[in-house]
Amino acid sequence: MATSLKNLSQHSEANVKDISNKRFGIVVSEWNEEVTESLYSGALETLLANGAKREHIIRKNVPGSFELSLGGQWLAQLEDIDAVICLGCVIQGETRHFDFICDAVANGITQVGLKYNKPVIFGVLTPNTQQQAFDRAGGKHGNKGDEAAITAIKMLGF
Ligand code: DLZ
Repeated sequence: MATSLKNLSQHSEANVKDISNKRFGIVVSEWNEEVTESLYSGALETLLANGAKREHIIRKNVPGSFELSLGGQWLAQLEDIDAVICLGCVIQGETRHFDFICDAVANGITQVGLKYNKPVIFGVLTPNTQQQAFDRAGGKHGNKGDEAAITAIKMLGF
């Protein structure tokens, strides 16, 4: 989670390798769509800005963050996909299911990455309010989508 001390979009370019031959899958939750579309834009632009080719990036939508794990698995199991970025937003004030959804998607995404031995990135905002979500989806705390893309790129560099 971003704080006032750390803008999510700040990162070191030094570790970014040539990713022009890498293929990315991005899974986008449709719940809190305005936020997740901003996350997607940030992730896409960051991949392109760092050398990824547009035709090497595919997108899959899922209804909510709970479904990100399975959507991520559908992309991770594709042999030509090198890394998967999962983007969602679960707002605590709006759901009693907050803890269940957050736990499930964090565990699910972790399991998919381990199962397919590929970076599967947790780009899920878990704020208390919608304003906090906007602040982290292209607002004053940067864009978690950018951060998720950079994380994927860095993991591919190991
Ligand atoms: C049901 C639900 C609720 C109440 N809130 C959110 C949310 O804030 N963010 C989100 O991404 N998804 C939410 N969902 C939908 C669940 O993720 C899931 O799609 C449904 O429970 C169906 O499995």
